[in-house]
Parts: sequence; C-alpha cells; structure tokens
Amino acid sequence: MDLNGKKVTILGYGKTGKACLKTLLTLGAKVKVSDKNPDIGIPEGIEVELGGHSEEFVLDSDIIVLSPGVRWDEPVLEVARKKGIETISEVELAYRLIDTPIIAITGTNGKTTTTSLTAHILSSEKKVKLVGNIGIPFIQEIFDRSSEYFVLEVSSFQLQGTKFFRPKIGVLLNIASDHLNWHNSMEEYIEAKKKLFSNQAGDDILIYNKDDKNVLNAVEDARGRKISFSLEEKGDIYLDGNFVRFNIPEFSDISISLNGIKLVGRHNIGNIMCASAIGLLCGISPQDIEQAIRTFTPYPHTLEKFLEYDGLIFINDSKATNPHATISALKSIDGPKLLILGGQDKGMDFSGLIDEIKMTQVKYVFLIGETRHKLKELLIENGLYNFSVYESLEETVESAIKLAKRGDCILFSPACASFDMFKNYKDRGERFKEIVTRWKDNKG
Ligand code: UMA
Repeated sequence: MDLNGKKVTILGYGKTGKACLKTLLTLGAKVKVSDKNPDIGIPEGIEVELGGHSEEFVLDSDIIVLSPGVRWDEPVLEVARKKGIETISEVELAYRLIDTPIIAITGTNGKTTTTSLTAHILSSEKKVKLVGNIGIPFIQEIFDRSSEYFVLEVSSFQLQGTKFFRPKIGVLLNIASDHLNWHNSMEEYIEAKKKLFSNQAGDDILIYNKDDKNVLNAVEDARGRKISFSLEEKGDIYLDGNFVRFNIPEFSDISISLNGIKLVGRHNIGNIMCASAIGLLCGISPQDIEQAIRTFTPYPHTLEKFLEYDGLIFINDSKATNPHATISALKSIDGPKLLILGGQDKGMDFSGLIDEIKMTQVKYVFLIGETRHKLKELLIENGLYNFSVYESLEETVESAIKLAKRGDCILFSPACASFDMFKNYKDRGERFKEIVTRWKDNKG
C-alpha cells in the first residue's frame, strides 16, 4: 500500500492515534489529526482539529483511519463513506502494510490470556510480536521485519473497521453480551466478530469454541479450515483427563499435559487448548509447549489470587468487564464467596449472572458503581436479599472484610466497565489491592 503523498486523517489521538501518526509520517503521508477532546496536546506542525470531528476537516481526505474508541456510525464517517472516502481501522491499515503471518485472537473474554499464552508458547522457538488490544497498537510494530508472526489480540471495535484483514490463524473464543453502548445491537457486535474470518479461505485456519452457541452460529459462514475445541465433548481439540488431545490427523498421536499450570479456572483450559493447537500448527514441539504452559504467569487483574491472610482469600478479577467474565470467575472458584459487583453501564444483560449467583455459593453481594441500583433491582426481583449498596470502593471492601468468615473468598469481579469511577480496569484492580493491603498492614 503506497501512502506517499496521500491525505490521511486520523480520528482519535490516544495510544493508537499516536502510533498511526508516527507510522504514517514515516511512510510519507500528509497527516491530519482530529480528536473530540479539546484538551490534548498534538505535536507542532500537524494540522489538527480538537473538540469534535467536523465534516469540513475530515472530508478532505483520501483515507480516514479510526482509533478503536471511535464508533463506526460516527455521523461524519457516514458522510465520508457516501462520498467514497475509505474509512478503516488501524488494524486494517497495519494489515495492509505487512506480509508477516498474523495470528488473531478475539472473543468476549479470555482474549488477553490466550493471546499472551500463544505468544509465550511461540516465542520458545520463533520470533514473535505481541500486539493489539492487549495495549500495544499493531501499527506501532510493523517495521519490525525480524518477526516471524504477529500475535494480535483484536477487539470488536478494531474488527468492525476492517475490509481485507485476513489472519493466517484466527481464534474465536466465545461471544456474550458486551459493549452494547458502543455497538448498536448484539447482532452488530456478532457481525463485527465475524470479520475475524470473513476473508479467510483455503488453508487459513479458524479455531472456534464448539461449546458456545453464538460462536457455532457465527462460524457457519467461515470458508477456511475450521478446527473446533470443546470442554464438553470430542471437538477437534478436546480434554481427556489432564491432557489436551487432538482429533486432527497430523497431531492425533500428540497429547499436552496440563500438570503444573498456574492458570485458574475451567475456562482457561479452553484458552490453553487454543494456544497449544496454534503452537503445534506453527511447528513448536510438544515438549516446548508443555514447558511454556507451565511457566506462563497469569495476567494481572484476571482471577489474580493476590493474598491469603487471616483465613480469607482475596481475588482481584477487575478485568471482568462483562457478566460472562464474572460467571466464569464464579464457576472457577470453589467454596463460599463474597462478591463485589458493579461499574459502568454498557447496556448488558445480567440475567445469566443473577442465575449463576443463585446457583453458586455466593454468600453476599456488595454493589458499587453506576449499575449498583439496576443490579439491586435485579437481585430483589430474583428473591436475593443478601446485598448492600455502596458509594466508594473503600467502604465496599472494608464492609466485605468485616462480614467475611475464615475460609471465605472475597472476589472482586465487577462484570462492568471501570470508567465510571476509575481510569481503566488496571487502575480499578490496583485500588482494590491497595485497600486490602492497607487493611493487612494495619492488622499485622
Ligand atoms: N476519541 C475521539 N473520538 C471518539 C472517541 C474517542 O476523538 O469518537 C479520542 C479520545 O478523546 C481519546 C482517544 O480517542 O483522545 C482515545 O482513543 P481510543 O479510545 O481508541 O484508545 P487508545 O488509547 O487508542 O487505545 C485503544 C484501545 N481502546 C479502546 O478500544 C477503547 C485499547 O483497548 C488498546 O489497548 C489500544 O488501542 C491498543 O490497541 C482498551 C480497551 O478498553 C484496553 N479495549 C476494549 C476491551 O478490551 O474491552 C475493547
């Protein structure tokens, strides 16, 4: 793709916008930047519009590149598309600028763990770059010609703005209700996820979750080679006791032992299945795959059992930003639990989560954040009265500690986004850990 002299407008100047600007300038494009925030700094010499995206500024472009946070139906983009101006996501732009094979992983939950585990496995024998939604804009790494693979965590926001994007291997982990404040409907969210494989063909590979109905429906249209994984039955990748086995001709005599893994929870077995299969497909030896699985340290803020003190277990699962993730957490942790729930409202359906709370040993629910009253109503409607509503995280955690008995687990798994009270889920998780650590220090 020749960008020399092309007029390119970048929408959104966060991490992605900054990386786009650098790359596009290097490639000789004439770049402009537009951001809705009136208070951000942009390097001198760059034509810029702050405080909104106006037609006047944006429509004078050959290409418009979107940061993930910019909605696809942003009014100025509708007009741009009608005028025939190409509007693409940063992931699509990066894809067009490289020849290196891409392994792209998406799903409502588990993508960060699966992406990092895949990169960890591959890097035992290959040169790989870990990029994408995990926090490293893809476009930032495209000039690294030494990589044999790009391992890309890709979100629905990033996928929606793709056109020709075609990963060599794609993984669709699961599809559940999320981001319905960004996408207009569940159907639109699923359509965006399907763009993971919509250009795949021939010997491109799609690894998908056979246990998830939404995934099964979505992959009906996939045209590449399909490989299923299942925790319930005999998929192409399946669980046999403590081993992952393969119903795939070239790997039928291989088994991967799960002994010594540090990842908690059954859903993580599915993530390991996918990452192991990718390892084999990329030529990594089973011994190196097993070693990498054993040495993989779980990602912080995901079912992170960070303290066991005074008979209480504290788990930080701040990365649970939707109900599906919290359901997985509840299924993964045995024993009595005190659950801290709530955060920014993304218009999600909490009914499955309420059912799970009823079924598992949740002794008490502590509600915080923008969704606290909505969740309170739902709990009452379902005959659940062991809850309290709080205004601050500090007050919530202190109350949970007071109420907890020896052997209880205090689980911070909000099921909602963090932006109502925190910078992001990492900030939220750190705040939770700080409060708990302060309590421990005062006690000891
Ligand atoms: N902005 C506009 N117009 C808009 C929306 C935003 O100008 O309509 C501006 C904001 O004022 C701000 C900038 O865009 O200045 C922020 O850009 P951004 O929201 O696209 O964020 P980045 O900093 O570029 O980070 C993005 C991803 N953010 C989102 O998807 C919201 C990061 O994922 C990702 O790590 C990064 O690119 C690198 O690829 C974060 C995320 O929350 C972690 N992802 C969601 C999730 O995982 O659930 C999908």
